[in-house]
This record gives sequence, C-alpha cells and structure tokens, in this order.
Amino acid sequence: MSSFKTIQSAVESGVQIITLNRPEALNAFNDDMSVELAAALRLAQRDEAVRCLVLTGAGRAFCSGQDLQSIKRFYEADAAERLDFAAHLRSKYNPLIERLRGLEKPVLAAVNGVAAGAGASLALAADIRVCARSASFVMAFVHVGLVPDSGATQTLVESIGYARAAELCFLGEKLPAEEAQRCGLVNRVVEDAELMTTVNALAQRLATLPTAAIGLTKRALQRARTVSLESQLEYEALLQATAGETSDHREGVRAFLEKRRPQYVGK
Ligand code: LHQ
Repeated sequence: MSSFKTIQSAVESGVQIITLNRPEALNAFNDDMSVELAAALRLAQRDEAVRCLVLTGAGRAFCSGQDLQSIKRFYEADAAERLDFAAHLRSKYNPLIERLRGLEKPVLAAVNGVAAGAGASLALAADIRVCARSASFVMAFVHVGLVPDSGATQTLVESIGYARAAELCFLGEKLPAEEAQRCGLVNRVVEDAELMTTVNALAQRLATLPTAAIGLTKRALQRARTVSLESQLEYEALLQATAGETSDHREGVRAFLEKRRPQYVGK
C-alpha cells in the first residue's frame, strides 16, 4: 500500500487498485488528488508486476468531479485573480486522461456510486466499467455553466451516440447505472454488495492474460475511430509483428498444440 493523502493505491496479484479517498467531498478532485493520482498512474505504467488497473471510490461516490470548494477563492466578489481554466485542464486533468487511455494495460472502473462532472469523464476513460446498481452518471458541467471536459465529449459520443450524449450533457440529468448499461455506457451492473467481488474476479482474470497483446489491442481500438480501413489494416499488421515476437504468443500457441492451459507472463 503506497502512502498518499487523497488516494489509496495497492498492488496485489498483478492488479493495482486505486481508490479515490476523499469521501467527505464525494471524492472530488483537489490539486493534491490530481498530483497523487498522476503518481499512482506512473507506477501502473512502470511496474511490470501490474497487469491490470482498477479505479474506484471510497464511501458512497465514485468521484464528484472538480472540488468546487478548493477553487472558491476565484468566485469571491473581490477575487483578485481568475481561474485559468485551460491551464487547469491542461495541467490537472488532461494528463490523467492521457495516461489512462495510453496505459498499455487494461483499466477497469468499479463505479461504486455517483460519477459526476470530471468524475464521470474519469470513469469513461477506463476501458471497462462495472457499476454498482445504485451508481449513476451526471454530466454536471452544465449545472455550473461549463462544458464537459476530460475527454467526455468524445467518449460519450462514441459509446452512446450524439443524440443521447447531447441530452445528457445539455440537461445534466442523473443517468442510473441500469439505464447506462442499456445504452452501452457501461459493461456490467451488479448488486452494490457484489461490486468489488465481481471487479476483483474480472481484474484477476485480465491480469493473467497476455498483457502486452492487450496493450497493443488497446492502441488499435483507440486509433480505429479516426482512420481509414486501409490505414488500420496496416497498423494491425505492424502491431501483430510486435505481438508475434512476445513470449506470451509463443506460449499461447504451444499450450494450444499441447492441449494445456497457457501460463502467460505478460510479455
Ligand atoms: C462536493 C462536491 C464537489 C466539493 C459534492 N466539490 N464538494 C474543470 C475545470 C475547472 C473548474 C471546474 O471544473 C472542471 C470539471 C468539473 O468537474 S465541473 C463539475 C464539478 N462537479 C459538480 O458540479 C458536481 C457537484 N456535486 C453534485 O452535483 C452533487 O454533490 C452530486 C450529484 C455529485 C451528488 O449529490 P448528493 O448525493 O445529493 O450529495 P451532496 O450534494 O449532498 O454532497 C455530499 C457532500 O459532498 C456535500 O458536502 P456537505 O458538507 O454539505 O455534506 C457536498 O458539498 C460535497 N460535494 N460534490 N464537486
């Protein structure tokens, strides 16, 4: 267990679990939390023992987005300075989203409660979302006169289509977990008490698969949205050349031929 103030991070059996840990503010993002989460994600990237990452929240929420208390000085009547929104996003949020999307390991969001504003964007940046039945998503940005950020405009349109994304973002209404699953925003919804058992089992399973190939697959899936088929076919060929050199590929084929279960090492 690493020692942080605003998050907890622990690695066990190939799985790193990061828990956002400011339950009194529904795990809202203050500056410390973005710095600490970035540090924990660097660990996920560097540590070869980590073969799957899980993000979750302590208490009754996943994450309520930007901590509005922590920026209140900018809103006082006699405020001497204004928040530099673009710089704030570029320095605090965008690197986190890029790190998660660029991490060549599977990322699961265990959405234990409400995910609002940039907290929803964070959950959407994971590869797979498993939700507690009582969880929900709120594109809360509109309630404070802001634009959805941290990649949500892209991830939402991709997963649920333009019209649904527009309604969620314009109205900022709560989208309950089951409805989120129906429209393709989340993978699984389970009873609240079963969330971490389900997520741990899935994470353990992912952590024993060929991690390098999964990392390359993640790259291909993310690139697919912006390119022609011709270009993607060529990209797949290049990635396959890399995957084909991994020991897990050789192990997978040998295990098949020898009619036994493969033992993947992640490389
Ligand atoms: C909070 C928060 C919070 C502080 C609950 N901050 N305390 C980017 C660029 C730059 C600047 C701005 O932001 C961004 C990106 C963004 O994320 S913008 C969107 C920011 N987030 C929000 O606007 C969400 C605000 N929160 C809510 O709407 C509600 O709390 C939700 C819908 C998340 C949950 O509602 P409830 O379940 O009814 O809980 P609650 O409202 O009673 O909150 C419980 C406590 O948590 C309460 O504190 P208190 O001391 O009264 O018990 C809240 O003040 C605190 N809290 N969110 N973001």
